[in-house]
Amino acid sequence: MDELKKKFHEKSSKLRKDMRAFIKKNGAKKVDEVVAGQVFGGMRGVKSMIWETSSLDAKVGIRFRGKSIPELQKILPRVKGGTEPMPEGLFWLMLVDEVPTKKQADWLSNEWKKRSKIPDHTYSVLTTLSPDTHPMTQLIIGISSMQVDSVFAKRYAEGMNKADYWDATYEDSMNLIARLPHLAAFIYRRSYHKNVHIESDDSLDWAGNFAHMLGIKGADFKSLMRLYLTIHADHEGGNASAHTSHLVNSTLADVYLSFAGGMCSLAGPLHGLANQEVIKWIMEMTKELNTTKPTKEQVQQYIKDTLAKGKVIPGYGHAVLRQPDPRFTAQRVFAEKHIKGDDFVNIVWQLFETVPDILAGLGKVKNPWPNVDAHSGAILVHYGMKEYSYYTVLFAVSRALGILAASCWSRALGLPLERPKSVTWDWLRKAAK
Ligand code: CMX
Repeated sequence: MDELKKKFHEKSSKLRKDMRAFIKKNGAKKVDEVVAGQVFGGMRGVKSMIWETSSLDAKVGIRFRGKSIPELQKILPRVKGGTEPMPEGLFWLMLVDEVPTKKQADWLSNEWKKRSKIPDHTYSVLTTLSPDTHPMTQLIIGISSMQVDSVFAKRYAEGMNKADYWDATYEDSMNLIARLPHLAAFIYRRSYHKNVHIESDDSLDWAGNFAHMLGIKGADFKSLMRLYLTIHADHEGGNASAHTSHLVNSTLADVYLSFAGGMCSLAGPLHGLANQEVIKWIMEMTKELNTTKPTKEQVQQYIKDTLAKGKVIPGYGHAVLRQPDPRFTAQRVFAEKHIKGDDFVNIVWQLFETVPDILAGLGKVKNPWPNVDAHSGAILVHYGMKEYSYYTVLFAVSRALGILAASCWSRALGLPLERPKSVTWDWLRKAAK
């Protein structure tokens, strides 16, 4: 058994025992209350699931195993000469709650290389799709097509013991994470680069190789991908994509199915697709105003016009956060360091100065601040990735790290089928009396 798997088994076995003892002792204790507004209001804030890999605080933002993004940037291993953390290190941290050494992160890189071969039929399936199929749809189809390789599904059909679910889920998760950059790069090159593909470079790390296979050259873009794939990796369990995956996986559907399900959620414009919507909206602004250097007044008017058309301002607002998203800040710091005088990046910063006051002035928006999606597009355009319909795929590759680490935990803890209670409006009316 490999070192990471052994550590995970030891830690999760202990926590499983602790969890059972805790439930026996405290199972009937009240920890939360639900009010009628939450029943109608998308279940905001209702505490109803366990998610070990990260947690989100409205004021301070995301913490991965208790660590902020600036902390991760200091403590996680980096490639030689690199300026950003290796996402391999974050996966290790999320899975076993230990910061890995560089040697351990390199081992994981190599392990993923060994597991990265995509079955030929997946390429054939994707090739039959209309070339204008949205990249997220292609990704979801590609992931689903690989389900035939699921170790969990195969062992389950053979009568696997419940005690081994964690093992098969670990194997599937490692295989899927290893394959995703290859699948995602294939989709990018097929959709936007005349189906001309770039061979994997086995000397590179997981994120560096992804950048290489996308075909965007330069050390800065590799650094950007390491940062991007780290900061988008997890956002506790209640967000739509993580929660969808968790729900599907709770039926003992394997992670190919459950992660594909989660990615259907990520592809919605109120969630991950907002990253494409932001840059699309900015590009439309520059076209409408006929300038890439708009004045403050022009930007204000454009925001107001968007709201007047009954649309949201993409990249702003959040269901939990009540401060600027630290993932936005991390990207801003990256851009300040690496990019000078880029018009789209400047517009992103101009929006940061302008949007919050306008949204706050509406009196109904709970969080007028930028979220993770407000910044990424302008940086990607700067490095030459202008095809914004692809951006959510980058988010998806990253989000696999958190969702799949959490799926390993769900199966190791033996979490049950998820099944909350719905009520009718009539029931709620009576209960409110
Ligand atoms: N622009 C305009 N109106 C907004 C808004 C925004 N950016 N954010 C919230 N509002 C509106 C809501 O639409 C709602 O209006 P109605 O009462 O008329 O329906 C009202 O303000 C209250 O909403 P809220 O409680 O503040 O926000 P929610 O928790 O319901 O929704 C979110 C959160 C993210 C869906 C919302 O802020 C939004 O639509 N933002 C724009 C899309 C976006 O950037 N999504 C990405 C989020 C991050 C991610 O998951 O990747």
